[in-house]
Amino acid sequence: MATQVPSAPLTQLTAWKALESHYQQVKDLSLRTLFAEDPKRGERFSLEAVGIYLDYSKNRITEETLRLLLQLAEESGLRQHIDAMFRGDKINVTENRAVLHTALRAPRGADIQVDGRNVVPEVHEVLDRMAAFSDRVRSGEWKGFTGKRIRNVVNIGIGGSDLGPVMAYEALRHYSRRDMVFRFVSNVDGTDFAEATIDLDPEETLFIISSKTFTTLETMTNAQTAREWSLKKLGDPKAVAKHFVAVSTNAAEVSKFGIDTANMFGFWDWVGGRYSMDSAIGLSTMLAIGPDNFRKMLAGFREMDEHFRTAPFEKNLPVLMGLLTVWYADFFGAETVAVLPYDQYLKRFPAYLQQLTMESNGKSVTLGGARVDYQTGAIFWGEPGTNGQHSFYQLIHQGTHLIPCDFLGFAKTLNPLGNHHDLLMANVFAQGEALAFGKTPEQVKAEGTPDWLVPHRVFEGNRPSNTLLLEKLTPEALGKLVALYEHSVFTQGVIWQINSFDQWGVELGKVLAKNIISELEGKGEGKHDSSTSALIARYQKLKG
Ligand code: G6Q
Repeated sequence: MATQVPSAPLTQLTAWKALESHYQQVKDLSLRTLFAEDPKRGERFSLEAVGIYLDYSKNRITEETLRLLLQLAEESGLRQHIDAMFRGDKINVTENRAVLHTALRAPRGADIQVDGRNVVPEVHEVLDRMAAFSDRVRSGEWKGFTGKRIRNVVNIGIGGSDLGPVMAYEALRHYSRRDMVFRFVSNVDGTDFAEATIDLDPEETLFIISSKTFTTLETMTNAQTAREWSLKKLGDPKAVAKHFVAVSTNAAEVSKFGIDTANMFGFWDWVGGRYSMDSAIGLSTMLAIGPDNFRKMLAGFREMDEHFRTAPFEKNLPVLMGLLTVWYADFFGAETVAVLPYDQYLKRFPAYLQQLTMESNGKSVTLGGARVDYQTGAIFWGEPGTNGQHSFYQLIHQGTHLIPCDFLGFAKTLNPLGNHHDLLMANVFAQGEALAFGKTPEQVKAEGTPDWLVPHRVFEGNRPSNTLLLEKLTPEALGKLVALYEHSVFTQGVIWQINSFDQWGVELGKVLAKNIISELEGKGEGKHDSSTSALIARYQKLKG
């Protein structure tokens, strides 16, 4: 059973009410003043844990804000919710499922019970099979149907079965096999498949069909196309056994497709799609970086899990980040959060976080089914620095929206080239500084700016940011960062009293598309509104 805390709706909690009046007192405080009054603010509002330094001093908070946010966490039953999740309680109440991505990185000897069974041995059994398979492919022992070694790996999956694998591959490319090609196909748009395979030889290509359900329209369509593409050259359907493996929970559908279930890597219904990159869904990651590095990544996840589970809330990275997101969303009315990694390898990290955060917390009813009367999940977006500085940062600095930013940087680069890294890091520090402190009219005037131009050149400042600084982008570091955001999202969901682990909002479009597909294939006529009918009719006419 889900832990039934707290007893009152969010806006009735004592801490919430206190935060409402506290907000009125601090909303106009400026970071300039806060820093001027407290020369040690930068140190006091920062935290180092599990190799991550979080500077959250450039947030519009005081000691009192923090105290009240932490009290809100207590009153919301965050502690009990954390324990319930790690214990394997069925906290995903709308799907009656446990939420145990943390079990995916539990140590071999751990005991985590789901429905009276310890799931940890199964997790390690799959990891061991993945490792054995990866070693065979990477060493060339696993041969394609015509005896050639596998040089290309194409992961076919979508949503949670794609975004994690792509992000992790890009993030850990430095550690990957450079003599192998890794591609990712997700979109049902045929262009995705066509472009991903245009220069590949089927004799040397392995497809990983990644789908928890093995029924997802996009993935099954791409998988069939991949089968045809392979067999066109390889001829014999027996070739499928050498060129296709599956990652799924659905053995029946996997064998129907023609994949030997000996070549299937399983996971479980207690792993949500967007929380699955460290399950067998990470097979492409393991093939790219090798089993040892994959295990290092899992160790990073595990370290953050332990930190989240055990650290007092005031020293807890995911808790603090989660609470700050709530503070801006609900009190300042901030609608978005920008995630700005100053590392080119993390170029897909914002896209990955979009699913993690927005599919998890994009909800408008509470666990009890009542409509919320406050804002929930913020819109996450971002691009790697410094590119963003030359496009959308203008709006963050001088626009009318308040956009809290998460800056991410690493002290050591993986590609030391001249002074590139110092230039990169100078920019990340400068952006946080500029956003917080801005530039006053007096400063602008003192530079000799004519009066009429002054307002255009003023930076109001007081724009909040977190800076996360790590030593180096390693598999461990990636695991820690992903787990940090996973748990921050969970913290937010607990405060908002929503279910962060279902995704009913993606269902309706899927059902309607199915109906329209039949119509486009000439199987009957559907009933639609005048706009949709006209669009369908025009499409039919235009395509001839
Ligand atoms: C993630 C969602 C969703 C899911 C995809 C793919 O949390 O559940 O993004 O991962 O719809 O689903 P399959 O893995 O079942 O193909």
